[in-house]
Amino acid sequence: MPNLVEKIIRAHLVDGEMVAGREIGLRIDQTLTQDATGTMAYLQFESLGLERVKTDLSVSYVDHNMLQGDFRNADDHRYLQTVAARYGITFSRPGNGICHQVHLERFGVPGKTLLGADSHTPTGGGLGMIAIGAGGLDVAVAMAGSPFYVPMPKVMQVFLSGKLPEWATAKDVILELLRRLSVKGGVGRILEYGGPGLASLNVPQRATITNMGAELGATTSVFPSDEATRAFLQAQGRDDDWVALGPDPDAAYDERIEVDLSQLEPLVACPHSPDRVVPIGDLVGQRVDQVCIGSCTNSSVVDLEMVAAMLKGRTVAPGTSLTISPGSKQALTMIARSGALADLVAAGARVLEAGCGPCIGMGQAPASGATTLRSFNRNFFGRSGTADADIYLGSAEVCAASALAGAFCDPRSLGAQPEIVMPSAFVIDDNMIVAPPKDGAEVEVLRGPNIKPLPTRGALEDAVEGELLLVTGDNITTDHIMPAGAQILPFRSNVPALSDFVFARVDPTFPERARAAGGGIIVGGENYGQGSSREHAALVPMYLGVTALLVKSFSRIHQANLLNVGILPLTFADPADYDRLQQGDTLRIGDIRATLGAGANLTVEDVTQGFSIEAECQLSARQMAVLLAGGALNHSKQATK
Ligand code: MIC
Ligand code: SF4
Repeated sequence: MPNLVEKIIRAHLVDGEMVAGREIGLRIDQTLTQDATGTMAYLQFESLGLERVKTDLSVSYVDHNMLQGDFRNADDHRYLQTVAARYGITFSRPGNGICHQVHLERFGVPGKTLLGADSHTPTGGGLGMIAIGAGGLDVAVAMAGSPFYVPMPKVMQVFLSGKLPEWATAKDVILELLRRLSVKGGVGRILEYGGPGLASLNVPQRATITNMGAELGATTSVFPSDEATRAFLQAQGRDDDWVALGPDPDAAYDERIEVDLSQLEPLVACPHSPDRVVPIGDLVGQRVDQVCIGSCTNSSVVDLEMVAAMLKGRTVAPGTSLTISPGSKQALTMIARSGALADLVAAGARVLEAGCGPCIGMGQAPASGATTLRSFNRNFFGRSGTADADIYLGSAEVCAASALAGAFCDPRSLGAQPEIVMPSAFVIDDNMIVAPPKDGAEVEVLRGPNIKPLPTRGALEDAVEGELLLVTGDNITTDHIMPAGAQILPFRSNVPALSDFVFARVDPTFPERARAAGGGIIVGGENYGQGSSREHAALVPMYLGVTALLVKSFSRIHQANLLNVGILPLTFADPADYDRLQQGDTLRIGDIRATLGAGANLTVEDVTQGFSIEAECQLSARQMAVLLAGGALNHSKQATK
């Protein structure tokens, strides 16, 4: 009997069989993009030559590149707004909020599929959607009406029992799962939440959990659509979007894990990985220099009202800076009307505009060697913008308590928790959401000088030879490969400029060495490319001439992005061979087309050391065609010839 995941997937299955690990093609109902990935995604969409998107709904958000230090980000905003109008895409103006928060509030529909050019798209699973993050090109292709291909995941049931005790939060549910399963624990899986504990969690809480399922490496996470979902949609004035959806009573799952909510306590993730989770008690008393509350994980009106209630009548500790970035215009409007905003400001909080802000290092870089505690989802090395700062992650409650104390503080020491319930009516005003005209043919798409043409490459070569440019360790994130932040993000539509920053925080000599060597090969450990969906982490190395990646294992989105730009995504047949390869060696991979065609392992020759090893490259027929064409754009242009 089907579980909820199988029901939604079956209803959208256009290709393949629902057998775990096999590639399936899904019909995509809705797409979303944000400005840091969106410029590239729409350039790619334009190159597909269509007149209008073919989805039920496609929304373009502006939430990441909000610091307008010069013309670049503003030019991108203008491009995004005009290209949206041209091709039938709804546009969420800068200031309207973070894509995932706004999409949940205004557009998410239980039972639908959502593909987003951002890894936290699974936030929509809090409403009962199958919401998946992907590279911009995959989203562009979905906007063109083609299916989205993904390996059919295993379904893991997360059985929730009990009820959260005071001061334990939805954030602690997902931190507990990260503690138990690690940042690799969700790879190849969808987490389906169930059990008697569900009923006590409202949609904003559920969305916190599904949002940060991305940090488990999961394909996505999903909650049933039940009375709590109905209450949220009603409060958003969207009663008609509600349908009851859940697993069959005797549904089967590939795996099961149980979380007793009543046993949870406030938890904190330590630098530099979201799975380095400890109880708050282990850190109490240690100095905290900066606290940042917001991000797509914890910036709903419920979170902000809670923080305001905790800060009311008090002052943030003198040595600590507190920033608050509301998730949406709706949330900001509501705390303004309730008076909570005044309480935050009076307490000394630095209130920022609704957007990603410090989460992606767009401003508010902490001081040298500082400790920064954030209600966000990622604490990867260097992400705050200060290389030697330590980033910790916790609930909005732990953050607020610690901002007051100037040190890690267990909120349970503050007495009773303020009672904040989800509003029964949200303030609804979609005046910052621009619907596209019925016919966009006459709209002029405006491009600034920072928007450079897409880099391209030819068909895949039959042999590649090159220098082993870099050997990296396990769990390398896209923030290592292609960092973000205020200095770099403005170049997301300018690949030549961006190429100066590849691996900037790991080895700043990389771009120069890659250029001098005329490209080459990179070796990595487990879970290479985890984190963000940014296709720039594949596209820009391709531009620098990287032809192959040889690793112990890949993250799903990054592997797809590598294929999409025609980089060979190889895994070690014997992971022990990882230790034999040395940076600087010359590697040679020959007879690529015939070997891949025969489904055999490729031979990687270490010309310098004089030995050979085997590499796997298991691809579906579709993936093979994409790779051989030299990437997805070449492939789809060939297909439409
Ligand atoms: C992130 O949280 O890392 C980002 C910035 O939202 C990315 C997208 C990007 O790099 O533009 C993501 O999560 O996919
Ligand atoms: Fe924005 Fe941070 Fe969420 Fe990424 S994780 S979408 S940067 S708020």
